[in-house]
Amino acid sequence: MKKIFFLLAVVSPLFLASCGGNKTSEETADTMAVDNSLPEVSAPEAVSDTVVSNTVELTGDDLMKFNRTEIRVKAGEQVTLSLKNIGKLPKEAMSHNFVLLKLGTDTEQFALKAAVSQASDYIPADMKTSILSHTKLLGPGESDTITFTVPAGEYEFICSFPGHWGTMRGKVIAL
Ligand SMILES: [Cu+2]
Repeated sequence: MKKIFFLLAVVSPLFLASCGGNKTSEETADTMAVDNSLPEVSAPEAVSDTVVSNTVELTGDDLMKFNRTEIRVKAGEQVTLSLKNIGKLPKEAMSHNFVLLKLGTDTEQFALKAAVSQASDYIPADMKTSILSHTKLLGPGESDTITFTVPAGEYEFICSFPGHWGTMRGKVIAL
């Protein structure tokens, strides 16, 4: 069944694009997103939180959600993490980043300071030492890839754009 949905999702935009009249391709894509609202198709690729992998593909969306809240990696080995903002809202209104915090960091205090650090893309200058690694601040369609290595432990990550950390937060669990 899933295969059929996938085929429909892949084939029908092509079909529509070829007979879409004066619609721009972006409008067509929007229409398809609404028409094909089956969860099997529209959800970002589902990655089980229990998978241990040092290659991580993270997305952030216009609903202020990451696609994952638990990321399991092998401790002491380099992790390659990419974040893509899959939303469409303007950068000023809805940007995302991934900020991995050191153990013992007060996440709330960090997030509050970050929220008033617009000039440095919401990375607070006086709390840089609390950061293990972070991506750039990403507008719609933008992505960034970072690498980091962490010892065993459970590390908090957030999006530090103002107001996002309440829903855009999770844990990197290094095993
Ligand atoms: Cu965000």
